[in-house]
Amino acid sequence: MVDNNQFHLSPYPSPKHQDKSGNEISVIPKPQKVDLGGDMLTLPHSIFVAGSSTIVATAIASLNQRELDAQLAPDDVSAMVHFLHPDDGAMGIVELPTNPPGAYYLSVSEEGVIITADSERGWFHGLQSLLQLIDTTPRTGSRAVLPTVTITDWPRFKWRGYMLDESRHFSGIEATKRLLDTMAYYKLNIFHWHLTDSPGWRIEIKSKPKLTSVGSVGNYSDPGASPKFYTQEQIRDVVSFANARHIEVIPEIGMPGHMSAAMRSYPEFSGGGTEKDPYYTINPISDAADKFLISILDEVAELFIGAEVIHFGGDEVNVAHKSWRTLGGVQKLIEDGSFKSEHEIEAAFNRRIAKLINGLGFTVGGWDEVFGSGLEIEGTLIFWWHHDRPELLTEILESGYKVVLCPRKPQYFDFLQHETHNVGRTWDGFISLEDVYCFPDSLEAYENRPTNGKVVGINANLWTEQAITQERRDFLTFPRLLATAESAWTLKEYKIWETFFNSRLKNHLPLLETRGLIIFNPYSISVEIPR
Ligand code: TNX
Repeated sequence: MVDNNQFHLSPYPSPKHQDKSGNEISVIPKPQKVDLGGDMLTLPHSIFVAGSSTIVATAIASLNQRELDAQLAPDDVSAMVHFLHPDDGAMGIVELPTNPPGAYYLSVSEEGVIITADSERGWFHGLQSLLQLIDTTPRTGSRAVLPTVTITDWPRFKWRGYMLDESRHFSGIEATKRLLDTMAYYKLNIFHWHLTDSPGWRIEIKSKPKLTSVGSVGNYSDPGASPKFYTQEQIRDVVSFANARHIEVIPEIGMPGHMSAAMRSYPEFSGGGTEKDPYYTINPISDAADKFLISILDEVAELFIGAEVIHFGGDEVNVAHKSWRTLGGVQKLIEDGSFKSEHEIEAAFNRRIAKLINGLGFTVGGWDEVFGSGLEIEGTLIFWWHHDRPELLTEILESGYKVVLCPRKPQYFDFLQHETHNVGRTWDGFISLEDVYCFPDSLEAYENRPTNGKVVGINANLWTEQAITQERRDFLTFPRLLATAESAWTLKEYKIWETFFNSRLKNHLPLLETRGLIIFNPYSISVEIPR
């Protein structure tokens, strides 16, 4: 809920809708084309809205959340906020790019607001820009005011994502919905949900009840912590909440490594691990273990409506290769020449699982270790995370795979954001807001090679080993996620760090706080981050 008086209550400077040169509004991500009219529109007490029923309902609900009186426009009354299709008339002359999807045209004139798009997604994006104009412009009494402006806007990347690790520490429904709602406000459209890993299994699988009765117990800080997981009903609820906000939820069910929680629950399928983590992998050469995974993936495929991708992890498996050597059957397969090494066994496992996921109608996602396993180029999406191996990114792109860019530096939000911070992940430096903002244009391996449109976009990843409380998770995420949103949306030629930092972002910090988020204030650096 946005409070009229928020700007008086908050320690931040009062909002500006223009910078010194007179051409800045506080919309994040920065729209590609902005043309300020120089006047102001004061919305009437009753705001009539017209257009297609879904977007109109969403618009009315979001305006009313802001304590405005929005209503469906009666037939004989002209609407103050109008959602139009390019075919509907004058606005049809506006050429909107269609790929990636989600372009919109927003006009605020003294007569009212028009949002033109050829899809619900485009209207939704236009609505978020309108809401941001309302939220960052001081009101006249109870009436919303906004600058007159025309905006022509479309996304740079199709994939604008955030990954949340729920295994190491669990966030839960309320925090996840708040996150999704905030993501939508900043036009992020992919929620990559890391639901399984060694400390805990967080998704109910009806045919394998021990995954949650046993596997959801514990977290990274405390192996005995009370069970935490999402029921299937809750998963469906989160997915539909996200879909209503044009966010796709991508489940990650990690295998064959990072599986200790699952293998503690069903040790008969374990492939062993390390001395410290003996249940780290699933047996990669067992038909029974494959069947176990098939039943899990069947249920996952049913739950994630609207998802194009199922991510199967595939990272950091080689630490367990030594233990695979002692598995019954592996020696024989190597001796009879079926496989030359454990590495080949891993690749064969990856190919089987990828085929299975493709067969369920999904693109298969995997961390960059799966490159080289011989997965189908067309049905695969590779997540490049080894920032220290830019040549690997080049190789992946040259092989023709589609890629999501999420190098540890600067895309891992478990890194602290300031050199004075001292709680949490305290090794290997820190990642500043500016580092995040300047990505991916700061990346030589991306900039200087032909990518043939294979880079679908970027992810920011929050691993939660050190992000123990919700306060700390929010603090690590915000406002860096706003920098990610702008990097993923705004074309390189229109990105300007100085105006993002010196002008627009300032007006958004109080809005994040109004949402109940505990955030890092980069204008007034405190020494500690929340425990
Ligand atoms: C590497 S990135 C991991 C995660 C850890 C993270 C900690 C990747 C695919 N694996 O399992 O949580 O580093 O920064």
